[in-house]
Amino acid sequence: MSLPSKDNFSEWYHEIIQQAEIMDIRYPVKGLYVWYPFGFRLRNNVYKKLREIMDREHDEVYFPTLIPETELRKESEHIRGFENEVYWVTHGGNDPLDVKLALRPTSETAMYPMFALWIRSHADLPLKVYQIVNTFRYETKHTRPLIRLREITSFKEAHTAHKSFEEAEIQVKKAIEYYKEFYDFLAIPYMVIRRPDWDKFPGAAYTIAFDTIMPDGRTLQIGTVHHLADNFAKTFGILYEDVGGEHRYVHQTCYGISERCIAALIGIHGDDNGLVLPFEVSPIQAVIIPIPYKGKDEVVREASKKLANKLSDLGIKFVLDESEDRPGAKYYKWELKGVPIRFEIGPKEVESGEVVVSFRDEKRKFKAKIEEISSEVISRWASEMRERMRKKAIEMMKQKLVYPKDVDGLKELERNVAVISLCRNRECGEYVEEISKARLLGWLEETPWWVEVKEVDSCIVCGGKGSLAVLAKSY
Ligand code: P5A
Repeated sequence: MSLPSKDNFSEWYHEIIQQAEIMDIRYPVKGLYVWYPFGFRLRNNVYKKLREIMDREHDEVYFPTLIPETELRKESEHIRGFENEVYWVTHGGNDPLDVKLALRPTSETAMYPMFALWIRSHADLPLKVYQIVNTFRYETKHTRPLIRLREITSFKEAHTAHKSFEEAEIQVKKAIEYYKEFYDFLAIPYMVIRRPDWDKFPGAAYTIAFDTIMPDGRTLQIGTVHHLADNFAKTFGILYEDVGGEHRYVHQTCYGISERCIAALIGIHGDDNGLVLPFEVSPIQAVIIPIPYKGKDEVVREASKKLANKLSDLGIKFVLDESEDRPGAKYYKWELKGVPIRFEIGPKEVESGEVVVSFRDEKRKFKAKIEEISSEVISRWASEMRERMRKKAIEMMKQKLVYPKDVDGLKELERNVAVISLCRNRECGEYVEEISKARLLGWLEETPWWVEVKEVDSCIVCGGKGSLAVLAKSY
């Protein structure tokens, strides 16, 4: 079975998810999918990095999946935002429950009543926790593996509580830095965008999102950071006693990332031959392919074994492919899986103590002395590859960006992402959405170097004071 061209992104994505054995999409419930072992290994490698970052200053916790309706309904904005997306558990066996239980769509209303019990004095602050759990959202838009799920299987949610609005704001900035580090590690470019006030997380004071651009020109929100101010604290009675003995409400933040990070990894870096994965997260980091030659099979096999032992010693996850397939079929198979480094050994290489090396993201092949392959060499290869992947991704994104200077320029956005100058008034925001038939993602918090306008003009609708805003068709 061959992959469709990536130019037809939607079909390509649908196929690669299955052919590379990331997810089995045949599960008989809409919006729910099964992780294959290979996909789950990739997921675990990526989440290992996320955990490593979180563990620096958060404690890991686990809160229950079920939330009583009474708690979920307490914060009025929050429930208004999630009302239509909640799955309800109404029965235990045949008995109707006294209080309906929600399958968590996110865990604010599970955690915060407990925070009210945990937090007593200023000495209990700041509180910083995270969990990686499944959450459920009855999504009505088109569901898609890893992108729009009804069971999000890998929801990393962090929740923090602080003494003041300002301290919480410092945490927002830190969270943004953590997410930048995470996405830089995956070589996924992003825009950090402040959502319009009318499109923020339900219950938040403001929302900052990470958006990336997929190859079809649609943006994907791959993470969000919310400043909750004391909105939830007032609802759930989360108070602390300050040094002077006064009782005050805490200020909170929360921020989340889901397996959409894997969707971005696959969608942005992959090519017509399959996955292209960064070395650090690839379930298989290298493959050794012996190139047999009549009469020389034995020496080729020995040399391949020697290289295999070496890679084992270096702690690299590799496959020595001694199957009966022809080399071409082997290349095809491991390219589909995104294996970053390929080693080929034939009789010539055996004689010179060398190996032919190639990287998944480029056509070039070169020879290296087996004895010179070390941890340092491998990590240099890995970081050079990551750099090339990042550059290529940025090039792709640059090509999707357009910079309309007036409202007429918004009419034919098609598969493009528009960066415009816009004021923060809702009327102007809704007007550009209407004209462009696209979504106003919000205003750039910082301008990535690859966004080519730096100077800000006046609002393209009303002529008032503008800032750089992003309009796009989004997933
Ligand atoms: C932050 C963590 C929250 O839920 N509460 C705790 C806050 N924010 S959010 O924006 O609603 O979700 C966080 C991120 O999860 C991804 N996401 C999804 N991924 C897959 N399928 C879905 N149905 C889905 N819904 C949200 C987004 O990346 C979002 O930024």
